[in-house]
Amino acid sequence: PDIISAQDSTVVEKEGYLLKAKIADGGKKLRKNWSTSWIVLTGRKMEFYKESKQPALANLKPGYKPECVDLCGARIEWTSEKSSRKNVFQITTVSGNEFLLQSDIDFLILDWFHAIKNAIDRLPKE
Ligand code: I3P
Repeated sequence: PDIISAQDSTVVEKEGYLLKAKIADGGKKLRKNWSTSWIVLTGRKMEFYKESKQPALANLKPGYKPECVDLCGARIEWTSEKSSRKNVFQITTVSGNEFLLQSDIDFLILDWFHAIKNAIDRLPKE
C-alpha cells in the first residue's frame, strides 16, 4: 500500500528545461522538430509544457493541457543514432510514443536520465 501511494503521488520529483523532439505517436513516425520544453517529472508521469508556459502560468489558462507521458512500462535508453546531437536519450511509451530529450550540459542530462529511469524502475511494468 505504501508503495502504491508513492507511485500515485503527484509530488514533483524534478522539473526544468530540456530540448525535446517527439519522433513517433502511437507507433507512427513523426517529422523531428526539436523545441525547448519545461518538463515536470512526478512518480509515474512526465508533463511537457511549452517553453515560457511554466506550469503556474499554463494552469491559469483554461483548456491548456501539457503533453502527458505515462511512464508505466516505458523504456529509456541513450541513443547516438537518432540524432546528430550529443547527450540524447529516448523514452518509448507502451502506447508507442517516442520522445528524444537532449541537453548540451552533461551533468544536467545525466540527472534527468537517472531520475526518469528510477521512476520507471519503481513502477509496475504495465
Ligand atoms: C531535421 C532537423 C533536425 C535533425 C534532422 C533533420 O530537418 O534538422 O534538427 O535532427 O535530422 O532531418 P528538418 O527541420 O528539415 O525536418 P538532429 O538535430 O537531431 O540531428 P535527421 O533526419 O537525421 O533526424
